[in-house]
Amino acid sequence: MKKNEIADVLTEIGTLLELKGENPFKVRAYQAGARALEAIEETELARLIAAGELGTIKGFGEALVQKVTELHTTGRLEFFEQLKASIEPGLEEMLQIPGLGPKKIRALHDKLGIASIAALAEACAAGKVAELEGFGEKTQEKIVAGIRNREAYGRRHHWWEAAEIAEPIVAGLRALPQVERAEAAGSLRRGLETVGDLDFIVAAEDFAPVVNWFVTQPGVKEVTAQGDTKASVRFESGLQADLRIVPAAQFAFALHHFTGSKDHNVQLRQRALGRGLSLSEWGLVPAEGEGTAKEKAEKHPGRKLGGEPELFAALGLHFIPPELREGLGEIEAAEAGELPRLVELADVRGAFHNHTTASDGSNTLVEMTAAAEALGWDYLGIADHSKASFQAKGLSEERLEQQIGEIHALNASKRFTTHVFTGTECDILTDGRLDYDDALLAKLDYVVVSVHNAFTQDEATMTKRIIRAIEHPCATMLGHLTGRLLLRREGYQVDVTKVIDAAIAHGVVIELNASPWRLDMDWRHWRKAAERGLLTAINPDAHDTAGLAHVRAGVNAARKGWLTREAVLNTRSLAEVTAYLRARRPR
Ligand code: DGT
Ligand code: CA
Ligand code: CA
Ligand code: ZN
Repeated sequence: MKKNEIADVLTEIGTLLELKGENPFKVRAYQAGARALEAIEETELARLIAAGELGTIKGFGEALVQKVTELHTTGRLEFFEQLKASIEPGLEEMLQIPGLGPKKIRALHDKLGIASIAALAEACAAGKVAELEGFGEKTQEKIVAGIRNREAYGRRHHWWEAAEIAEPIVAGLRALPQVERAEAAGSLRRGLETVGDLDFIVAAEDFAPVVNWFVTQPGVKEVTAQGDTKASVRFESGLQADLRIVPAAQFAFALHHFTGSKDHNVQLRQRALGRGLSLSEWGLVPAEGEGTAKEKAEKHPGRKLGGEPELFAALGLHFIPPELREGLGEIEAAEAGELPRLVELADVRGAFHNHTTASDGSNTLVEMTAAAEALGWDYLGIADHSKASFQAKGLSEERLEQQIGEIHALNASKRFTTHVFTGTECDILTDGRLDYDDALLAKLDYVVVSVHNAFTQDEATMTKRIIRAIEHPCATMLGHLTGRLLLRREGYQVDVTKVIDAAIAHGVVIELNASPWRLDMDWRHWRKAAERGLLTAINPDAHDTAGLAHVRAGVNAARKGWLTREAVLNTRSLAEVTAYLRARRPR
């Protein structure tokens, strides 16, 4: 097992022990052990274990040494499995409700006998939770809202998680000998930030083996529908997937139809009707004449389309990339030949907002740089938290100076081809001042400014606060504009238009935070903002090496926002970015 996975297990052990009401020292030992593990390098861990020297890590007692060794060598831990089995599953599930930590859950369990979210909802409705010491009306209201959100959101899934399930399915379908073509359609193909269900379209003449494969794949928990040419299944995670099999001649039409969006489809059908044609999942046929669209299409399977580009061409349109198919003016633009050349993942040459073990990341500077190099990036920006974010181990002035030195030394060593820029994710204090003084900020290549506290300020106060930070001469870019966590937490109240105005006026970049759980600023704002001259950076906000790959989710969102590579700072070369950042520095 890899060290970060081991660290996750230790953290979960800490949480479970806390749920059980175990001795706080023991709980803290596991949490500290997890952090200590994250701060060392993979190879170093292997060496320590091989040499029997794990105990030399600070805070590592005999218990931790034994458990980490067992996990590292066998990938399992008997103690952990028994511990997990000894706790009612409902208690761990309650952790998903914002504002409910292990201590509160423990209290609810001990004092009210609550061991499930359903029981918790009942107790709140009866006002019992508010009466508990340490809870009160406000906490109870928050819990009720949290439960409600969880239900409302429970039906959708993050794009990233949906894509991880969908990709092997597409590959599996394509590998079947009966399958001519297979694609994922729906909101996933459109790159929407959340996905309701998966939609797979397959071209095949012999469909029974395809349906059989689909309903028996690993991970299928329930087959919710099954017919000759279609099937629906539900996976362990609750995600559902629809499969439709069509003859090859129909594939382009079915793929287009089930890609959507509904609004796009409605508009495109209207356009077809205007030309005497009827467009449907079956085909593009004359609108006049006897019979249903299906019957007509079967009569003229003719015009066998190679793919969607020909479908659009048949309607006098340039090809519309799936990400733009939201019915927001893409058909007009395609008619006028004014579709943008959308930014692509391959255009990305680095990113600016990334964390290391210096703050709350779980990989070291060297590991992050090696990972950026492996991605072929020309540069990597390190922006660890500033001191006000103490819960994320924000850096003191001294530690930031030290990190700047380490980065300069790493660059000078030429160990990696990837250049590292020195940055910070500097907290915007509640009144809009920045968390470091100007002299220190001026030593950095760039400064990301972000809000991490006082989320409940009213809209006017929050907007003023953020704009004040944007006006700071050291500010290079604004991090996660609204602080939203998709499907979990609404963003704070802020006047986005005013913030965009200020960013444009002061030449400050607004990041497109590419974390699949954020995707903030929302794609719906980008088209207009970029037309007005706003520049973005697609930043993964990576907290580990794997997180760098999240730029892909950001590229999706950028494409949905009609962005070209010119609108994205981190598509520029190292020389161009260096010059850009230098020109932005206060003099
Ligand atoms: P989702 O699953 O909620 O994230 O969103 P979609 O867009 O994947 O929606 P879904 O799975 O219900 O259907 C896939 C596509 O099929 C949808 O984007 C457009 C097309 N579609 C489904 N139902 C209708 C409909 O009643 N009318 C039209 N015009 N298109 C439809
Ligand atoms: Ca869908
Ligand atoms: Ca569907
Ligand atoms: Zn942040």
